[in-house]
Amino acid sequence: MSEPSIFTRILAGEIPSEIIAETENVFAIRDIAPQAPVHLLVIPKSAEYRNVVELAAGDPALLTEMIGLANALAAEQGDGDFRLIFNTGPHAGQTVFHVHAHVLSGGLTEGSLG
Ligand code: DGP
Repeated sequence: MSEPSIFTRILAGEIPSEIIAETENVFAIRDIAPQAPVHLLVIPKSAEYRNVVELAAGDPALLTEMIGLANALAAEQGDGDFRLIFNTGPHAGQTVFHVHAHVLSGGLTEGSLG
């Protein structure tokens, strides 16, 4: 058995972080190092999938649920528009291998990417 991921530990209350929203299978927290006025992480409760490629192949309905929560939170906490980023692999900056979506919203008008 591998160690529980940091997100599994947050969900279990072992590491403090406010759960700002949750659905049956998904929850959301604020990123500890925000890169935009609103920077949330939308995360499946299960750590079964390491990245979005595995998730899309294994449980596309769960991916859809993540996108739905991202959309709702961008409307509630940001301006309704958002970037959805899945870092996939260490060379792309992925550090936590429990799939999660970065949701960035608010003040994103300066460039189309980055
Ligand atoms: P990634 O680099 O795509 O694997 O994103 C992991 C993100 O997780 C990173 O942006 C920082 C965030 N993060 C790591 N540890 C914690 C934590 O303990 N609390 C919160 N809220 N976010 C964390």
